[in-house]
Amino acid sequence: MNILNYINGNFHNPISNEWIDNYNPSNGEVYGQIPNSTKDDVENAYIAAKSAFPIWSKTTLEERSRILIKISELLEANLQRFAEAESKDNGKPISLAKAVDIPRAASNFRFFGNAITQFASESHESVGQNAINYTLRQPIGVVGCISPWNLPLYLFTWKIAPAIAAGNCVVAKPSEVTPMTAYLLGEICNEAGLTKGVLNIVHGLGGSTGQAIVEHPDIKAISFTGGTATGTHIAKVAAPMFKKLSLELGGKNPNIIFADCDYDDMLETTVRSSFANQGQICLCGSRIFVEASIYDKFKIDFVAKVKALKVGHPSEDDTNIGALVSKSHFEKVKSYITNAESEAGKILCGGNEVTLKGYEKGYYLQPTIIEVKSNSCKLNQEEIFGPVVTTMPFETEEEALELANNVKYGLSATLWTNNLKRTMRMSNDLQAGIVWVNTWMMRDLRTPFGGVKASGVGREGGFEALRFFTEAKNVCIKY
Ligand code: TXE
Repeated sequence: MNILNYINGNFHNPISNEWIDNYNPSNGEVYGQIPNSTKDDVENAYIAAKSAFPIWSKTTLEERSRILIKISELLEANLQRFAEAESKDNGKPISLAKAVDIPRAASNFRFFGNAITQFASESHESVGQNAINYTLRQPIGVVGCISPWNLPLYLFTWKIAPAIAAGNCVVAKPSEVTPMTAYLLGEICNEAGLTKGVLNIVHGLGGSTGQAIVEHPDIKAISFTGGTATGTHIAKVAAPMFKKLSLELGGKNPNIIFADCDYDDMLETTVRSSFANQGQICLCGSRIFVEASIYDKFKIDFVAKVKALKVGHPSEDDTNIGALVSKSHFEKVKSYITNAESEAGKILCGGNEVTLKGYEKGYYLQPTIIEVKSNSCKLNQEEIFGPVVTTMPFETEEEALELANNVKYGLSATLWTNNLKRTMRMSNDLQAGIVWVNTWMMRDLRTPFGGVKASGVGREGGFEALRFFTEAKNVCIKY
C-alpha cells in the first residue's frame, strides 16, 4: 500500500515522484512505498499551514476543543484498524497497539481538547502604581513536529494535539520507518472537520524531509522526539534562527531495587519495564541495580520470568515480544550482545536471534539479560534500545545513587523501596526528568514529561506543552 503526503486536507504524491520502500518487520518484506519528499513538498505544506493560521488561531476554544475530541472519538472507533496498521508497520504485538498505542493517541486529542479550555493566563496588579499587567498566550504560527518510530502514533499525536489545541498550524513528519498510522490520521482529521491546512503531514527521510522542516526559516518552533545525535544536530541547525525547541531524546534509565520492596510487584513490573515494546521505549529501565542481599534470588526469579516470555509474530494475541523495527536497528542491537563478553558481561538468558517458521526474514531477538561487572561499560553507558537489559548488585544507597546518576542521560528512573525517607532522598537526588517509585510508566497527562542532561531540553505534557506551543506576551496598562 502506498502512502501519500497530506497537505491542505488532500492527499498528494511527492513532487519529485520519488519513493522509499516500507518494510514489514515481522517478515522483512517490502509492503508499500512512502514519498521521498523534498524541500518543495515541505514548502507546500508550510504554505497550506500559513494560509490556515489566520482562521484557526481565531477559531473559538470551544470549537477547537470539539474538533480535537471528535478526532479522539474517531480514533477510538477505528481502534482495530489503527492497531493492525501500527503492529504491521512497527513489529509490536497487536495486543500492545490495542491496549496502549492507539488508546493513548486518542487520549492525547481528548486531553488537549479539554486542557485548552482550562489554560489560564496570569495577571499582576502593580499595587500603588495604577497599573495592571496581563499575559497573553498567543499561538506561535506554523510549527514543526518530528516523531520517531517506537511509539509511532502515540508520540506523533503527543506533539500535534497540543500544537493545534493552542491555535498553531503544523507541518509534521513521522518516522520514515513507521509512517502508516500518521497517514491514516489524515482521513480521520478530514472526517472530524479539522480546518484544511491546520495539520500537514510530509513523509520522507530525516536528513532531507526532516532537515527541510528544521531549516525552514518561518517554521518557528520544533518539537522533536528521537535519538540524542539527531537532537544535537537539530539544535545546531535551529540555533541561528532562534527557534523554540522541545527535544525529547534518549534514555539509559536506572531501575533501582532495594530489599525492602514489594518483591512480587517489583518482579512483574521489571519484566515489563525491561521488555515492553521489545525494549524500544525511551523510558525502559535498561540498567537494573539490585541490593546485594537479594541479588542472587532476583537473578534466578527474573531469568525464569523472562525465559517464559513468548517471542512471536506480532499479530498473535499471546505474543509478548514481537519484531524489532528495522533490519538496521536489529543489527545495531545484536552488535551489543555480540560484544557483551569482550566487555566482561555474562549473558544470563537470551542473546540469540529467533527464527519464526514462515517469517524467517523477520527481525526477532530473544529477551536478553546481561550481568555486568561495572557501570562504565558500553552496555551500561550507551542506549541499546532493544530487548537487552543489564544487571549488577550494589551495597549501599549512596552507591546506588552514584551508579544511577553516572551516565550521560537523565530521562527517567525507577525506584523500588518501602522506606519513605529513602524515597524522598533519592527522588530529590536522582538526575532524571521523571522518577517512578514502586511503579513504572504510569502516566497522568497533566504531568511534565522530558529529560535532563543528554535526554533533552523542554517538557511536554499538560500545560507545559501548551506553554511551549504559545508565546507569552505581557501587556501593561496604566490607568
Ligand atoms: O532516530 P532519529 P533513529 C534512539 C535509539 C535509536 C537511536 C537512533 O537509541 O537507536 O535513537 O534512532 C527524523 N532533521 N531513539 O536513527 O534519526 C527521523 O526521520 C530532522 C530514542 O531512528 O533520531 C525521525 O522522524 N529530522 C527515541 C526522527 O527524526 C530528522 C526514539 C527520529 O529519528 C533528521 C527513537 C534531521 N537531520 C530512537 N534526522 C526516543 N527518545 O524515544 C532524522 N530525523
